[in-house]
Amino acid sequence: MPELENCENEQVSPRLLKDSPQLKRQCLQMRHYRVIYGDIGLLPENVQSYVEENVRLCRPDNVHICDGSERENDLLTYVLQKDGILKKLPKYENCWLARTDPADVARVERLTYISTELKRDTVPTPKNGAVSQLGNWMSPADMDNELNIRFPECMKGRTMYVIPFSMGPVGSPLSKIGIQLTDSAYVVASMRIMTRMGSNVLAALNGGQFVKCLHSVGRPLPLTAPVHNNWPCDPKMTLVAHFQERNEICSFGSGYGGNSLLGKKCFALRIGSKLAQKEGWFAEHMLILGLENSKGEKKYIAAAFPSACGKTNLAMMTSSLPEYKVTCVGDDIAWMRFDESGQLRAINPENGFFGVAPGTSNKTNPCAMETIKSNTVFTNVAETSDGGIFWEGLEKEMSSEVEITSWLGDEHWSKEKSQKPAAHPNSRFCAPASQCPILDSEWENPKGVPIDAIIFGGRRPEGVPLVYESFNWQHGVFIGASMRSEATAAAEHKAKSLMHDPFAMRPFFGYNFGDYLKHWLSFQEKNELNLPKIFHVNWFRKDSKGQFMWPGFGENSRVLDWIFKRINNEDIAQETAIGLVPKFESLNLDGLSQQVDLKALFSLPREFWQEEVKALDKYFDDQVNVDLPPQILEELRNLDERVKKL
Ligand code: GTP
Ligand code: SPV
Ligand code: MN
Repeated sequence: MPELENCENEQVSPRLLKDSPQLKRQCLQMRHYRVIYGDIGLLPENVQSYVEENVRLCRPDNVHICDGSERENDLLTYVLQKDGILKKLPKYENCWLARTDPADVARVERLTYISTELKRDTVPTPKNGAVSQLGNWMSPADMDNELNIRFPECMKGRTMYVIPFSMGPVGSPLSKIGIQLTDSAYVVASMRIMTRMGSNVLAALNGGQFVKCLHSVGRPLPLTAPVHNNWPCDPKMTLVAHFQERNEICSFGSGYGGNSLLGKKCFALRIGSKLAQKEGWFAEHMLILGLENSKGEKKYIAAAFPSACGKTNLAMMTSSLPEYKVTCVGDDIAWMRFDESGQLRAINPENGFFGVAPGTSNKTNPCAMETIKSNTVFTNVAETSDGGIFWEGLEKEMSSEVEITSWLGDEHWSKEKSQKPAAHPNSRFCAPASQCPILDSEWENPKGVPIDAIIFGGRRPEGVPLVYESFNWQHGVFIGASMRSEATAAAEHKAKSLMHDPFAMRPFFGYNFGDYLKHWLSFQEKNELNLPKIFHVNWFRKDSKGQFMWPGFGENSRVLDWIFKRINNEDIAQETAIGLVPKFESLNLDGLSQQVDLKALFSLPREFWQEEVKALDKYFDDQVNVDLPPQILEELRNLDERVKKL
């Protein structure tokens, strides 16, 4: 009777069991699993209860309590190799390739929900019965029902890993702790890179509160249907749930990225933004970079671009202007708070980079290439016959001798004869931040770094100039609210359509976007605050032939140079209908790698902007409706008036 054996393993005296049928029953109920790593008795009591409650629900065969050690990681990579989930890439040091089920390759926004008692706490009520584009809501009771269809016994035959993790440096007053329970060793290996994970987090928790993060790939053993590519998942039943009132996340059916690494989008943005609203700070989809000039003067800048729109590239940029040095604090998420002197300060809650692979090369992002040389997990990239990796954008850095196997397993992939890309467009590298050659010296400062400017941006093929500055904070909030960008492969949206993506947070708002706007606007009423300047950039404007008008990447330093000088209030801006743009001679274009038509790059076509105003008016009216703060409408009216005079 294996259960009783396990009971004995847990050192419950058999005599005691015999004398107490009730205890025996309890024991049988509780200890139908084996703790194969760590000691459940050493967990803080509240963590222990969370684990036991979910062991009863999910019925894993084994429990593994993660300590974050090297030994543990060796064990995990052994298991992952044995299960055919990770393959070693012998060309590099400790690098691994995972290929997923082709049905599990990106975040699933339509299956991601926020649950609050009141729907209006999650989403504005759209006009005329339209569907909200600002998040999906389900009542906690209905969501509990959905979860009850999925989670009972979902981990049978598998191991439940208990991951204590800290978002932010362990022990920083700005950091927060989570406990993720998962039946995916791939998730553990990734969380170990992306967060601070292990025993020291439990010590820092010290019996305090944590965010509950339950995750299952949803494929108990024995399997009842085949698994594709050794990647267990259940796309038909996938659901990513957030309970704001319970600080709890439950994710089922997907093993990929933001669906399964619950510290990232689920915790740091969706739960985080709600906590930020309550506690008076910001949890944003922003990179954080340091920018130092040759005089040793340094600014920190945070920038929000939608998924796959250039955050990692800007955060790790190699400046083409030799007088500037860029350093990286974070590439995806910023937690920001005004300090007692009124200065906005930011930490990067993450510990690694989960970056878009295609497009990354020594030409576009040499720092990322250096970062991913070792200790990196690659997912859905192509493989080379010499044990390396390949993706679109690396063509010129590849020997013509090697053969390429595509992410789908096409063994003799070639651009000419294969219809499909070698790497999935949302293929990713997962690498430790510590390996970034330009990591900022202050990146783990528990107080955060001082933020001098905020940038918004997106993929705007038409009409939107390279850079402009807001007139003031309120106008800057309006610019954030008005963001639009082309859809990318980071989520399930297929067409390259232009989507509204306010603050690059559309898929990540943890509460009503109208209230989010009010939160941002509230800071302008506090006179003691030193509000950063707000800018908008667009690296993606195209000419009539469909070519990018701006070379981008390291050349974006020319825009950062202008922003740096604007932070110092240099008189280098001119007013336009949409904001302040550079006086042309103030943009340093010395040695620019391609001819640029500045007039075209900064042109403001009247018809385009009239259409833009109309589209924003409709969007705000339909989608935000009565929750739209009047200041945003006021800014829209002002823009409309100015655009009429274009
Ligand atoms: P997420 O990780 O999904 O949040 O994406 P991200 O915002 O970090 O985007 P990332 O920097 O990974 O860039 C996404 C894609 O855009 C990559 O293929 C890049 O090569 C490309 N890209 C980034 N910056 C530029 C740029 O300045 N110009 C052009 N043309 N492409 C760029
Ligand atoms: C994004 O989509 O913005 C990402 C990748 O950073 S994921 O972790 O999958 O959310
Ligand atoms: Mn992102």
